[in-house]
Amino acid sequence: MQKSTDKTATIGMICLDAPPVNALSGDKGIPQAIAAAVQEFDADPAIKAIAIYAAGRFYSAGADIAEFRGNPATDAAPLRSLFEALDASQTPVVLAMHGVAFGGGLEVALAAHYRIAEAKTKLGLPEVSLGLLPGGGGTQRLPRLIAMDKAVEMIITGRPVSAAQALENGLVDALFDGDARAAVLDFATKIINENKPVRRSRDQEIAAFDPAIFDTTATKLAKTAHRNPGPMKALDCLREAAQGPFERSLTFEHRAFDALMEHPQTKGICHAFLGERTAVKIPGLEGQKTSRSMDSVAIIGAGTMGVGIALACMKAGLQTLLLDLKDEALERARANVERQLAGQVKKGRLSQDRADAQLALLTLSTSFADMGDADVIIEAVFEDLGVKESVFRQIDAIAKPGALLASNTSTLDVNLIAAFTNRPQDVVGLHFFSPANIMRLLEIIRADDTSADTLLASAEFARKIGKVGVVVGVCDGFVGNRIFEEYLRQAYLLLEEGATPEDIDGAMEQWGWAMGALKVMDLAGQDIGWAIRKRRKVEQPDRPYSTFPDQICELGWYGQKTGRGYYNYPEGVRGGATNPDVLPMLQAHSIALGLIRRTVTAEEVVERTLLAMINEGAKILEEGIAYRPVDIDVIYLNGYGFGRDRGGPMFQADLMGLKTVLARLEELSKGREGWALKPAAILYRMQEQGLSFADLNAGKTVQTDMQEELV
Ligand code: 3H9
Repeated sequence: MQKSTDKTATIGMICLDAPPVNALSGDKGIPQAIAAAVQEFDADPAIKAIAIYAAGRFYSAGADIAEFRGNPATDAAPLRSLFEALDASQTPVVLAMHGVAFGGGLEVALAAHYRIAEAKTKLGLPEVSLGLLPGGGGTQRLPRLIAMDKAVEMIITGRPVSAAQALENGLVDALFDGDARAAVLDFATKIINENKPVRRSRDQEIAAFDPAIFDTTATKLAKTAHRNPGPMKALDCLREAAQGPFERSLTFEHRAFDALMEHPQTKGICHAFLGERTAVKIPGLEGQKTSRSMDSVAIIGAGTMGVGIALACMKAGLQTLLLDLKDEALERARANVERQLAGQVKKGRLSQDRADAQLALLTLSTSFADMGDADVIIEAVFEDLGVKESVFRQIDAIAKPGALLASNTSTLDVNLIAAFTNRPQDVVGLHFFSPANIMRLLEIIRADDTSADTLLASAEFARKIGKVGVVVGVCDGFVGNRIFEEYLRQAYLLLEEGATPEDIDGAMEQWGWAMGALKVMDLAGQDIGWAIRKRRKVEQPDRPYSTFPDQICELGWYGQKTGRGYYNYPEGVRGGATNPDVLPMLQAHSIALGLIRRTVTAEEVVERTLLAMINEGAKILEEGIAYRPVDIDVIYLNGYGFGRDRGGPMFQADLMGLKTVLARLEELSKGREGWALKPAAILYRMQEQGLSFADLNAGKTVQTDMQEELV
């Protein structure tokens, strides 16, 4: 923060200068310094107005989320003392916003006496999207400045408003173009010249409104309140604001905010926010950039995956070439692309002009020679090493020097694929998740010879096409599918022991997964899992699978695509209906195994599947396949529908505590097929060394007995 005065020494200037986003970090003393500057200027009789503005791209992103440690008494205190200083000032305070004014940053503005905003500013209280509520007086001051229904809308949805809307609804006094410092000086001079008084938002009356808004909004929120408690609690605070007086309802808001800060789901959502920004950084390459251009893409293979990748690239404005050997495949692909774009236009998600512009970026060709100019080449052909070999040898012969050469393999060894070329340093795995134009996750697979610049280029490509790109090492299934296999194994074992598909999926969805494991298998196509299990039987005879899913496949019940799987999919039934034949099959299967079916509780389903994931995640860390626990969390949050409020499997392990995780794994590993849950060795070492997964995210390392660094 910088403090100065204007030329006439009548305006006290406070410049917020904490890049990259001017977060109001209490640890760095920012709110404290602003409060002290306000108090000093206020005490100076020569100062007639105080002007606050910010340097950099944004006015402020609000409180520093990284400092939410679940200790509200200390976490929120510095910012709250700033609001008190603003309220206490006898000198008018003018504040200028530009870029974004979010959360605590907007709350500082609400506590100032006059507010102006640059014409393109976005103003919002997005705290609910972090599982929180505006806890710096936002729920109390906003409805005193704008109509209650508008305040409810802004706070409950967390959606920002434009500067023009803010002017219209009374949130700001004026708009400006250009420099925030010059604008705030002008406005402060005007305040002095017009002898304008101190004007505290806290002293203003809430305008008359229809109180029914609270009940109607509460009814709408009831459906999602168990996933994210923030919006409903924020509504309570707004209701309280209407009761007044300010001081009492402000205390109510502070208590509600503080309680949410300690809520595990809020912690999970904040972990997800910061985690997504951490996982995209490649350790050792932070701050480095690739010099390669990334403007054109060639995709080989015009199947469902190829089309999904093409759509993602076209959306990002990249020249997109889709290659296939057969004209019919390309014709089908074009029809598919056109259908998907038209669908988006119909739903109002895309204008016709933009759809046309995206389509104009697409070229289709059967001639591989056409990919010679592409900056990025992505192979998305059949999952067979022989086919990949032939494709990569052609790519190697045609691609320009420095092109990024990627395989979309989900199971094959990227080292073997890289070896089909004379430039293994340029080869990487880019594992998209289906549908590739929708799912945000991109696993970036680093092979042994992949160069640092190829990784940087892959990360930049991911960012460009709107994906969360997480770098992982080579192993069967990489990070996501390798963990998924262990999680599925437990789901199948639970079916044998007494659960029904509805028990499994219901428990998981209720806990926070977007879709239960068995419904996912029905959606993905059971035949794919069947093929993997057949391979596993040969490769890993010591890790036997439940044979029940094979029985389902033997009947040709591959899931949604055949109308039958663990569930039935009659026309018009969304999400599947009970398949009445499954339970008798399960009963017979359990008898054949000598098992007496028992009640499997929802807690057991959640615990066992989660422990299996945590254990496999720990092994993945031990082997150095993932850099950090948070990378695993981000993969699950963005590629597998793990509930955002649950923060990811490794975050859950910390919530349970390592001691509990180990004790439960040890217990379960004594049971049926217990080998699958035998605790990973790294968990014991972490326990001995008093380390959590959060510690590993923060850069601490696990020492082996020989004191060598593992993670
Ligand atoms: C709050 O204010 C509570 C109060 O009501 C009550 C107090 C008592 N804190 O997204 P980007 C970092 S709750 C800490 O990549 P963009 C981010 O991690 C807060 N760090 O850039 C990243 O770090 P790095 C309510 C933050 O241009 C860097 O800034 N506020 C924060 O795409 C760049 O971020 C929000 O929820 C933060 N608040 O988007 C706003 N914000 O450089 C959340 C960002 O190490 N933030 N960082 O990778 C956003 O919406 C976007 O980050 C923003 C910039 C639009 C600002």
